[in-house]
Amino acid sequence: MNDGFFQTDVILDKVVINDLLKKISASYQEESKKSQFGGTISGHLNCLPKSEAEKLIRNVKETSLLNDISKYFSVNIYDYNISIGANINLPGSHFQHMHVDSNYYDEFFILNIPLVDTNELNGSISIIPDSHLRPYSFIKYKIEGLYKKRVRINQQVGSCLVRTSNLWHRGTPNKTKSIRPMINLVFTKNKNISNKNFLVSNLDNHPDLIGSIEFANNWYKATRAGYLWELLTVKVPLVYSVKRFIMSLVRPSGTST
Ligand SMILES: O=C(O)CCC(=O)C(=O)O
Ligand SMILES: [Fe+2]
Repeated sequence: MNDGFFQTDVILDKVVINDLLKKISASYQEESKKSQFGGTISGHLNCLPKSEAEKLIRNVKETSLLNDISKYFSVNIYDYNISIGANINLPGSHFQHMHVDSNYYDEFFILNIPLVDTNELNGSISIIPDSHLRPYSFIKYKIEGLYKKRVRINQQVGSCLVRTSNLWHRGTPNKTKSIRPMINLVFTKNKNISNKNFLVSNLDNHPDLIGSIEFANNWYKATRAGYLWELLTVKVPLVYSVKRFIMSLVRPSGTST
């Protein structure tokens, strides 16, 4: 059994990362004037870096990272699909709820690449080691006090965090004035073998690497109801916990709530 995550020391090209940081920051400056997304109240947004991520992907391929992920999780990552996104932790953001990114038996793997040094001030990710070892319902998670084992992953630019989707984690408050973007490369099992477009082995022609930077909702919808729900859960986080408590009574253990 693996530990559910591992970190690398500085391994990626800081120049490439800094260039991508500048592109995403400039694009967010523009976009935030025009659009409202689900997630802007909690302060956590999704981003699709598209063609701007091309150099970073090339850099990832030059390192041992993909093989390291294969070895660590005992899979052949080249047979997996990959999607290329980013988590943007906005200035003034709030704690996310502790969560897993998938249902327990739909496990996938994530490679996180922060584009700035991360720390307690700008909202480094918080994870709970060993929380992937069995499926936890929200109730079990609470009763067993799993959250007491949480740790912050503070990293330098060029370092990476690899984790399973089953590891409990959350985004944390960004108390600085700058965004904290973190690339997420998500590796999922290819369920449709006739479609090879999204495979890691097709990274040179991957559809996610075409077009210009976009931003997208994270956890909340950009509707009136979504806005009210986000406002409510940010102001009164207990409401979210009550919802998750009820969901974990009616759903099988290991269902993401
Ligand atoms: O941005 C982060 O630190 C984590 C975000 C996250 O886990 C999520 O949005 O699902
Ligand atoms: Fe997450």
